[in-house]
Amino acid sequence: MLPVLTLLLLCFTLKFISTDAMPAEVRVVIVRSQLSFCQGSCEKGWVVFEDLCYQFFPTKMSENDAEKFCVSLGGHLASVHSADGNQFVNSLIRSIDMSGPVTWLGGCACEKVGNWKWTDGSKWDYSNWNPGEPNNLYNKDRCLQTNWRVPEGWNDAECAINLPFVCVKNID
Ligand SMILES: [Ca+2]
Repeated sequence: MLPVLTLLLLCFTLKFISTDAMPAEVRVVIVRSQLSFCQGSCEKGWVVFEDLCYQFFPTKMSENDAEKFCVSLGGHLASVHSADGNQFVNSLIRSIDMSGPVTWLGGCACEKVGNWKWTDGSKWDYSNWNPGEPNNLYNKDRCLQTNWRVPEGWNDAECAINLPFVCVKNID
């Protein structure tokens, strides 16, 4: 077994490696290394990614109730800011439910049509909408679900639908 100090050094180093230029397979290995070695900073049941803790909850709730539930745990519904982040969140979902169910993330156009925001207040700087989405169908689609028709693909949907969800919170 590697000494704790070595693992801590590895975790520290991984934070500063740029994986952008690496092949996808290498990136996945590095992200997995981060998951397996560096989870100590998140509470049990939560998984670390880029200094935040994430958890998938299979219990189905409306987007509003899911967000309230995440807030009760000290977080929010999950935001996504990169292709790696999207792959991570969806891998997390599949690690609990292999079918990759349609799942709420924290995107909402609640205040104004087309004005997408994350419920955790972070910047809207990435999206992975399916072709033709977001379509605000019947002027009711204001919340963001992933894994809709396309694996890891996003759709805007009616917020009242009950779905599983992913929460994010800061490392304690
Ligand atoms: Ca839609």
